[in-house]
Amino acid sequence: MTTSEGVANCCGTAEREDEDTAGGRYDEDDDDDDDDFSAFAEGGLEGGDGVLGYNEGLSGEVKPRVLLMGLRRSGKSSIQKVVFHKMSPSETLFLESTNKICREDVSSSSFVSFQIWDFPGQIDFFDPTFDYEMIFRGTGALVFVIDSQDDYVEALSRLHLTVTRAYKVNRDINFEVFIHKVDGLSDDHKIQKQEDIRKRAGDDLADARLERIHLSFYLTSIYDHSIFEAFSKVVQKLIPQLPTLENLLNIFISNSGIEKAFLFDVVSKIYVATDSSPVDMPTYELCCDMIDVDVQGVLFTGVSAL
Ligand SMILES: Nc1nc2c(ncn2[C@@H]2O[C@H](COP(=O)(O)OP(=O)(O)OP(=O)(O)O)[C@@H](O)[C@H]2O)c(=O)[nH]1
Ligand SMILES: [Mg+2]
Repeated sequence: MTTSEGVANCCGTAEREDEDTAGGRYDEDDDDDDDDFSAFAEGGLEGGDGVLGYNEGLSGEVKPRVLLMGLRRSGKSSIQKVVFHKMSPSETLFLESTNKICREDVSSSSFVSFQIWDFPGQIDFFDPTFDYEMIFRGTGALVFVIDSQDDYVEALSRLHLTVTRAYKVNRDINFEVFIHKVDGLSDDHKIQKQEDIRKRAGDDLADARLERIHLSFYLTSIYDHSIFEAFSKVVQKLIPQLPTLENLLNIFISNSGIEKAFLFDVVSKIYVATDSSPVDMPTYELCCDMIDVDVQGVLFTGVSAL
């Protein structure tokens, strides 16, 4: 695959309706390809037609990039569709395999503003025409998805390759590993898998003398709230105002007697911030359910009765 043929502004075919139901707040960036190409060309980089500008130079706005990477069928596009397009988990069974890099703008507020790039599972870093330097340079978070229901030996070696390549280009990337499809696993089995994957990935980095690379691990599934909670944490790390928001929520709960407060992005149900008390899943799930009921755009959801 080459970058010139491998980048698109779309994801699959069946999602137009879903974007509409999402209230049009997640805009597919479908109007500025040509501009992007020329920005890229002006930057003196090779690429030819179909290549995106890495710095969004013409719009003047630099949005952090969140990359979704991992082996084929690991669940990348499903995650994007369920979290940002309200696709129901069972509909993801009909998603086609991604064959081009698909990017999408997520700009629902001044806090939640980034680009998601969904990659095909078969990208080849050794293809000299695949310009991974350009891609990693503007990346804020690299989400690597591992199918926990599959043998993950190959996924781990791909994770190692991806992370080390990306780190060489950009040391500021947050590396986020989603141990995905855990819906089929018992709680014990989940923890066991997470520990095994964490250890193997850590050993690989240690062997390469790259222990300083930090990987964060999450157990995720599109069939419950875990994917929203994991994505919340990924996005929060990209929000520079997070400590201020957390402080404001601390003040809010101490003055209102409310037990727990979340600042939600109501479209995606990811939470942008919460007060500094620990998050427990039942509370978070309850708040998500309340958002589903109350779709009027309430931003603060306080839970006092728990
Ligand atoms: N059980 C289960 N299945 C899932 C989950 N997430 C995705 N899937 C299924 O995994 C399959 C592959 O999903 P995709 O989202 O197309 O995977 P992908 O990583 O985008 O695949 P490529 O585009 O080929 O790289 C689909 O049948 C999904 O329904 C999950 O959390 N649990
Ligand atoms: Mg895909």
